[in-house]
Amino acid sequence: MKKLSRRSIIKTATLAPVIMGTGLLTSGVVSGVSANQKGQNTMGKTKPTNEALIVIDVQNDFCPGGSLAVSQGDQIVPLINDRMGDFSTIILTQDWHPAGHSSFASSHEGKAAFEMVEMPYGDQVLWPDHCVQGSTGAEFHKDLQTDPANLIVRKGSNPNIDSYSAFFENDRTTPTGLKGYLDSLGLTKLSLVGLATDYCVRYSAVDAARLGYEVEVDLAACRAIDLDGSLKAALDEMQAHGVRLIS
Ligand code: VGL
Ligand code: ZN
Repeated sequence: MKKLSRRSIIKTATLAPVIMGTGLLTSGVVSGVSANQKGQNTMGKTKPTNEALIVIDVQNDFCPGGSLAVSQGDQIVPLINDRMGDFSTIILTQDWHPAGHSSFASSHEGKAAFEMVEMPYGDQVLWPDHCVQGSTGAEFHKDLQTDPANLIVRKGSNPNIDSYSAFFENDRTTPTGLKGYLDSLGLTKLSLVGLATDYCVRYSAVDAARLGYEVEVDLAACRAIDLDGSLKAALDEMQAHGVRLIS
């Protein structure tokens, strides 16, 4: 069997589109993609064409030194890079907020980070300013391989709604377009890794399961914020929705 070299993997990724922002105007706007190429991974194993690796928010602000640092967030990067070799379709998500986003504590007079507020769409944790569009904090961790990505989904661009999930904003109804991408390519089995286990990975995994995909979360390649028991709640909720937790 012919080995697929790193060089040819990178070459197939040069067509990667970016879904800019979220919401009705941009949902489903994906073109020029050949994510379903039948390939082999670096071990010479055939890569299933119905499986995608979804790498959630491996960005500087969620890594040590960032404004919303997740403990050991950077330690998962080599594991994720390794896992990329097993998939013919790789999707990265990027938390991508405008300055002054409504999820930032700094946008709420008298409120501190990690306090809760009531939003029209439900409870919202207030976060330190993070992943502001175009900032260094919003960039992917420098060691994360981004060239193999077929698609980058940016989320959280609506100033009034947070968006933890790769599929929907936190109103749980406004789509990001990711479902249209996956379905149009026949991708049915999703493997999720990234940051943070108890927020964006959790919401993405639960939404994916609800949408009918077969979902696994590789906990070895995830790290959690763990705010007031949020990690346990996340693991319980993912399991209740049939998400396979592996590590
Ligand atoms: C995230 C909090 C706020 C995450 C994003 O990626 O888990 N958490 N924005
Ligand atoms: Zn965010």
